[in-house]
Amino acid sequence: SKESIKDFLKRNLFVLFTVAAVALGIVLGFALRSHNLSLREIKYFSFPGELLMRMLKMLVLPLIISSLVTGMSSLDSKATGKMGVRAVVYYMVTTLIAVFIGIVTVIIIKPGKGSRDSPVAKSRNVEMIQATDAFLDLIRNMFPPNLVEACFKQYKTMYKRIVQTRNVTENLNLTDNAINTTDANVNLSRVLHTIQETLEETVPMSGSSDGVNALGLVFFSMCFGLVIGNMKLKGQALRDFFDCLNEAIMRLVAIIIWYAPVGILFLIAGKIVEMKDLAEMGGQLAMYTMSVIVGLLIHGLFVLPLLYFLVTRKNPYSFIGGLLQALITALGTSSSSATLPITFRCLEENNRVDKRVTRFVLPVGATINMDGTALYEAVAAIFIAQVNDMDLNFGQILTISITATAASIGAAGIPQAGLVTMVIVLTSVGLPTEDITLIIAVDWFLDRLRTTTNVLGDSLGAGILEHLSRDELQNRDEEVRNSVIEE
Ligand code: DAS
Repeated sequence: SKESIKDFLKRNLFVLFTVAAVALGIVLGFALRSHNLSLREIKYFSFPGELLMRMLKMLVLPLIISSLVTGMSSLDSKATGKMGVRAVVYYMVTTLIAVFIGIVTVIIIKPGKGSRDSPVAKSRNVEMIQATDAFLDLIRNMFPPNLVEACFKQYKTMYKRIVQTRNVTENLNLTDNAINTTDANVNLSRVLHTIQETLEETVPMSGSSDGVNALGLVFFSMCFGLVIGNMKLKGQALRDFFDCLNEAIMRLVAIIIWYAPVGILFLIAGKIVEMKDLAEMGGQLAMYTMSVIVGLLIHGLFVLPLLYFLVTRKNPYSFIGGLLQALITALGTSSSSATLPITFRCLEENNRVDKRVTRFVLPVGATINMDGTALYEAVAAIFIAQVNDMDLNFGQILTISITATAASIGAAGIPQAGLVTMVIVLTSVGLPTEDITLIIAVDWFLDRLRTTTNVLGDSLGAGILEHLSRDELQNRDEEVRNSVIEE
C-alpha cells in the first residue's frame, strides 16, 4: 500500500543518512588531521557529537526504569520466570562462546610472540583488585542503599579501589625511593594514572547520567515491576503511570533519532582528528588489534546469526539490517547504554519484536550481556601473557575464561569500561597489570567495535527470546482478551 511504501522509504532513507554520516565523518576527520587542530579546537568541532551523547544519556535512566517496570508487570510471574531463565542461559552461552572464539583466535594468530615492542621493566605484581572483591562489588551494586544516589553514582567502588591502590603504590614508591627505586612501581603508578585519567574522562563522578548504577536500578525495577504486576487492581495506577512514561520516552527517542546522523558524523570525525598517528603503532599492537577484530567478526557475523537462524528459522541478516542504526550508534558512541534508546526503536519499529520482550531483555542485556567485551578481555589477557613469554596452562586459560566472563558482566555499558575491568582478568592469573599500558593506545578503537558486538548480541537475543517465549506471550494475550470480555 501507499503508506507502507512511504514507511519503507523513510526507514531506508534514514539508514542511508546514517551510513553517509559515518563515511562523511571518516573523510572529514582525515581531512582535518593535517590541519593540526589544537585540543580546544577539536573540542569545539566535536560539540554536535557531544550533544548527541548527552541527549541519549538523558533518556537512558527513565527508559531503563519505565521499560523494565512495564515489561515485568505486563507478564505473569510464571512467564517472566521462564523468560528470565532463557535470557540468562542465552547470555551465558553466547558470552562463553565469545570468550572461546577470542581464545582460539589469539592462540592461532599469536600477536604477542617475538620480543616485545616496548620494553617495560619486569615487576612484581601488585594485586590491586582482588577478583573476590570485584565480584562482591558486583553483588553490592545490585542493592543500592540509596535509589536516588544510584541514579548518578556508579563505578564508585571500583574507582575508589583504583585510586586507593594508586596512592598506596605511590607511597610505596616514596619509601622505595629512599632505599632503592624500582621501575615496577613507577610503571604501575603510571598505568594507574592512565586508568584514572581514562575513568575521569569517561565516567564523570557526579552530575551526569554516565554515573548511573545501572545494575542496581535494573534489579530494583525488575522486582518493583514484578510486585506491581501482582497487585491486581490496586496496582493499576502505577502500571499505567510507568506504561505512559515509557511511551513518552519512546516518543522523545523518535525525535532525537533525527539528530543522530549529525551527532554520529561529528563523534567519528572528532575522534579521528584526535587519534594518535597510526604509523606509530608497533607490529605486535597491530596484530593484537587484528586478532580482536577477527574474533569479533566471527562472533558477530557468523556465530550469533547462525544461532538466531537455528532457533527461529528466519533470515538473521535481514534482522540485522533492521538494526543498522543501533549498530552505527554503538560504533559512534562506544556505549551500549547510550545506544539503548536507539536499540529499542530499531527492534520495536523495524523488526517488530514484541514490546514485552524488548522491555524486559534490552535493559538487562545492555547492562550485563557483553559478548564483545568478554572476547576482547580474553584476547587482551592472552596477548599480554604472550608478550611476557608466559606459557599459560589449561587451568589458567580456564581462569581467564571465567574472569573474562565476569569482567564483561561487571563492565558498565559506558566507553572503555572493559579496560578497567581488565585488571580483574590479569590479576587472576598473575599477569602484570601495568602491561595494560601496552594496549591503551588502540583501546578507543576496539571499544567501538566491541560495543557494536555487544549491542548486536543483545538485539539478536531479543529476537531469539521472543521466538522461544511465543507460547507464554500468546497465553497472556488470550488472558487479557478474556478479562476484557468479562468486564
Ligand atoms: N564500551 C562498553 C559498552 O558500552 C563496554 C566496554 O568497554 O567493553 O559496551
